[in-house]
Amino acid sequence: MDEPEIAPGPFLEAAEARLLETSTDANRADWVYQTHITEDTEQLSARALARLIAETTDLARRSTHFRSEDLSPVESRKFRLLRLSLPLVAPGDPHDSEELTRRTIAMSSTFARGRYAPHGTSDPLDLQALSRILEENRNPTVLEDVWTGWHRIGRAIRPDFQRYVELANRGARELGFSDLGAMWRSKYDMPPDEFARETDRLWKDVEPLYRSLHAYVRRRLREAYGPDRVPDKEPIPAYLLGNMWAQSWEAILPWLARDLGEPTYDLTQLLRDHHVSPAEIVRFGERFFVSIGFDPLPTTFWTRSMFTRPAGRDVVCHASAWDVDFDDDLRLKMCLEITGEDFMVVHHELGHNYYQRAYRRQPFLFRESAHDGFHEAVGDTIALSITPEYLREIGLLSESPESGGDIALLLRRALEKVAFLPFGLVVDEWRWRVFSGEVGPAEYNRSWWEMREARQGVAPPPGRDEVEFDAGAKYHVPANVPYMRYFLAHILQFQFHQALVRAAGLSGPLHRSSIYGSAAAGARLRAMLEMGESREWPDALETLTGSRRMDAGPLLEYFAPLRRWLDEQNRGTTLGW
Ligand code: X8Z
Ligand code: ZN
Repeated sequence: MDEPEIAPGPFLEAAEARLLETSTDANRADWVYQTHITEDTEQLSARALARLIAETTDLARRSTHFRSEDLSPVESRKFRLLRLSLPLVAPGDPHDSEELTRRTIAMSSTFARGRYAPHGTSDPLDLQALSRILEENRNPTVLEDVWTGWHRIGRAIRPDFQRYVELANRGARELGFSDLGAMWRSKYDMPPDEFARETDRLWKDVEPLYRSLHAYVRRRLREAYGPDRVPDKEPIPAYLLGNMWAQSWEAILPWLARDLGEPTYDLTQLLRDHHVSPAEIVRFGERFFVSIGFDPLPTTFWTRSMFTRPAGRDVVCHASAWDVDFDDDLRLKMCLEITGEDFMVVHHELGHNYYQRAYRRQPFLFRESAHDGFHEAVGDTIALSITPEYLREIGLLSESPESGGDIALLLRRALEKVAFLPFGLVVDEWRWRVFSGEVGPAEYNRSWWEMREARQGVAPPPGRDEVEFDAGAKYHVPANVPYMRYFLAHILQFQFHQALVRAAGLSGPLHRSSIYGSAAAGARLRAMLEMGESREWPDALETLTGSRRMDAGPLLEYFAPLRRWLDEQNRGTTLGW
């Protein structure tokens, strides 16, 4: 089969036009599916996704006909990105490809429909309601029951996941990658192995801070729950940390902070005291971006988004930001509740929307972030500017912010950000091994917990055998969303924050600095966002921060006062597990 004579330029132009159209169709079908799950929307979305995958794969295969010496740098970058533009590639065999998309959607629906009625009740609760119990309840028997109840979802996901691994790997191999994990690792403008060494390097830099936080939290939990449930020198039971995956420990702050003797505030309470509605929370986020020079969101954002869980139908509640037509049809989809946590999630999501809008003038294949960690870091960077002083400025906190109280502030942030780091790392370290075949289906669950224990120092309740599939209880696994991006984002957001604080001309400590209202910081940020994926990510990083390397230094600087305090608290305590 000979390729028709066509130059790379016109080939790419036609490819980008086709992909824009097919991707927009797939987005529309997916939006309808995710906001109203039925057998019909499931099929429509699966078919639209299959078409997009087939088309992208076909273009990627045809692009190999061009000789690299005939390509300009921009053209070769576009061809490289074309091969990597999807998180999934279909095998050439149409049966395989149909089965892969069907099973992928099936995992997503199973997860979205998950319910569990806690022991002694008859009311099946969704993930959000179960999560609320984990955050607020202090009875370890209840916590263990709720944790175990939700994790039953993995059993139903396991068979689809196993087939998806086989078929997705087949697709990745046909495109020349050794497996799907290697394809995911190829998206960072460096050889896949070198990227794995980068993540290792960053982890090594932050690991001592994590171990210090872990030891402090374990001691306080032991005081609360007793040495039988929380033994010295052992991993912490995962269900005691206030979150279904022990990925953020913010919910247990009230227990830890009781005797800090410092003023603190409760954002959830402030929002409720001020009778703030879901849409008003989104307005707060929008106003922040506007204050640093971005345009207000389009009217259609407000009419087309889904802010809260609709009654009477199943939806994918996990928050996401959409760019339906790759132009200005921006949307937010979440099941927002009036909590401090969701206040932060809204800022996270709007960061995606403002990034999407900033790069919309780029050619289609560059309408992406510098790497996926950049996309995840932007909104979080803005949220780091939600300081007490900022909350006072926008009228949520009435008292002038106390001086002092920094340990309480920093501890709250560390429970959110530092506690997350090893989880952010382990989800894909595990999936990389699954995709490469190093971990087979007979050891999915054992390896998942070995790795989580080694990285995070947390342990499941007893009895997690291979009937279970606990990785499947985390959204991104059944949803086929790569996860290393969040680890990178948790490092990058402190780098971004530091650079923007400096651009704003502020000189206070990082955790007390807010870029709210700074046009200079906004201009610096926008310059990077507008680049999209047109350049390698070190160029984008340099535009914002002046550095070409991802660096945990700013994170360590941010938490330095807390680190000293934790080490003091930990004197005489054994670190590690
Ligand atoms: O999935 C998300 C966002 C959507 S991109 C809400 N996050 C990760 C998670 O919830 O596990 C944000 C932080 C980590
Ligand atoms: Zn995100």
